[in-house]
Amino acid sequence: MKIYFAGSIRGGRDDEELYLEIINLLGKYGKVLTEHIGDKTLSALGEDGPNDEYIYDRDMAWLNEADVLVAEVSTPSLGVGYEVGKMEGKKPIICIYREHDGKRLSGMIGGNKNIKLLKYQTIEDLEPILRSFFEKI
Ligand code: 6K6
Repeated sequence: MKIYFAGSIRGGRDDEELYLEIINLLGKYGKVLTEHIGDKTLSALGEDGPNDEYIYDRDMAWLNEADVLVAEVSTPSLGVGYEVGKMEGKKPIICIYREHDGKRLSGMIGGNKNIKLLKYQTIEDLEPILRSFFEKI
């Protein structure tokens, strides 16, 4: 099972530690193609990585290769929203969302009946959510 994990980079890195924990959990179910999302050295400025064309081409290839998309959507990110849109109707998608600071999720994700959206608070909540998702696909 090849898993594409999507999480905010230039949208903001407030949840980077959480991303790493999620990536570790996902490792139980398959190969996470995008382990760098949890990399603490990635800054939101994105000036220390490869150029944008390289990032786009590589990530699109990984999306095509992946069997499933797991998107952490708590920090709004154009890139994550784009990835969800590209995968819709093609492969199973789960969006995971942690309610925080009174912020509300985009209606384009929350209102989309084709996307499985699951809310959680802690990493412990996520274990059974992910187990149930991967058992069904
Ligand atoms: C280096 C330092 C900061 O960023 C970089 C390199 N950038 C990226 N590297 C890998 N994946 C990326 C990068 N920028 C965007 N993505 C993809 O879009 C990832 O798969 C994420 O799920 C998503 C993040 O989008 P933004 O809009 O938050 O950057």
